[in-house]
Amino acid sequence: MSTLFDPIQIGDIALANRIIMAPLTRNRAVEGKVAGPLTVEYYRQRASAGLIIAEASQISPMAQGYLDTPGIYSPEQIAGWRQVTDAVHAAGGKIVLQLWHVGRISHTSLLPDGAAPVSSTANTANAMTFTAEGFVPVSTPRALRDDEIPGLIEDYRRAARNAIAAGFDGVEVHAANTYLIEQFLRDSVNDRSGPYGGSIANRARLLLEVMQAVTEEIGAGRTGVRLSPMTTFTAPLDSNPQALYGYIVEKLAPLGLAYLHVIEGETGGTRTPEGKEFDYAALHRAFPGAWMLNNGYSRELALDTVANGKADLIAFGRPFISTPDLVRRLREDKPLNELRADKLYGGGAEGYTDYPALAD
Ligand code: 8OZ
Repeated sequence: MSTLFDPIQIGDIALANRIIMAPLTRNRAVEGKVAGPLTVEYYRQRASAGLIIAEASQISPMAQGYLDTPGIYSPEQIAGWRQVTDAVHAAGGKIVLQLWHVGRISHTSLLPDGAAPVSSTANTANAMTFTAEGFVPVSTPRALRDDEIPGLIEDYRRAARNAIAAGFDGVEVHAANTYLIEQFLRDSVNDRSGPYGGSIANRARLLLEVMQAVTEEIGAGRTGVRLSPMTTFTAPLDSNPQALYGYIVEKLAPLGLAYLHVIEGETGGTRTPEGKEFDYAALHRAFPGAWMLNNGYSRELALDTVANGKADLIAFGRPFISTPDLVRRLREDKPLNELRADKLYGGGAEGYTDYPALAD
């Protein structure tokens, strides 16, 4: 029987425990959309996690959707992230980077030359984003042409290569939370015809081509992926999530990925949305690699879930924001710090690097 505190090898990455820091958007990038010194300190403080999944980072200038999120496409960004990975490794931790394209969840003011966001569709999301002017409705997107998809896949490939150059142990492809890849996956958004629209196989094609490119570039043992079958966030659910995500996991299974990361229920909300049953265990049975679950785990639920073999890894989000030494607090069953919810997005050290660890 494994416990949450036991080491585990996932693909090419050896973890000291199964307590994972979930990817968390904090909007504190500095000039050039670079991870700055505060971000180095923030991740260094959390290096006792079995694995840190560093925050969603845009793979290109067109992939950004919120103010002050970091990128992984420029030399300055690689150099900034190198400071982070060096600090985490020096503290004995492991860290991968989440690769992000927001698709239609963006605003022209955030994009090069005021461009329209790109998506699977030209329909506008019913969603807000955060810009220099505050919270505003997202802009109307332009549907990507099929002949633009190879360039998009190259952006993912280059971002993965850049992440390795920046010293990351690997990458997680962000295919969750209704951003670009999920805008292709779901029939509630994807209204295309042609090779990337219509059937489940066609809607899943972009994700699978991205995974193919990224694993070719850096190795499957350094690659993970995140899915959120039942999250609504900025788009309705697919008409048949069980069939869609079942197909995806069946196609991901032979790739030899380091892990698959699944958000249960509504991201950041309820684990059990009413009337929306989903059989996550069926996906787990179909996937041979390490299985990571996330969303609202208490200490008890995390311990039980790993002990019962329902997951290999548990990702914690908000608990890791408030409590840099979360691993120790869980091990010693000590209370966590209180989260300052008004300091989640943007700002400086307050609510970022000033949460205390337990004294020795
Ligand atoms: C909160 C605010 C902005 C972005 C996600 C990357 O939900 C995000 C995100 C979360 O995956």
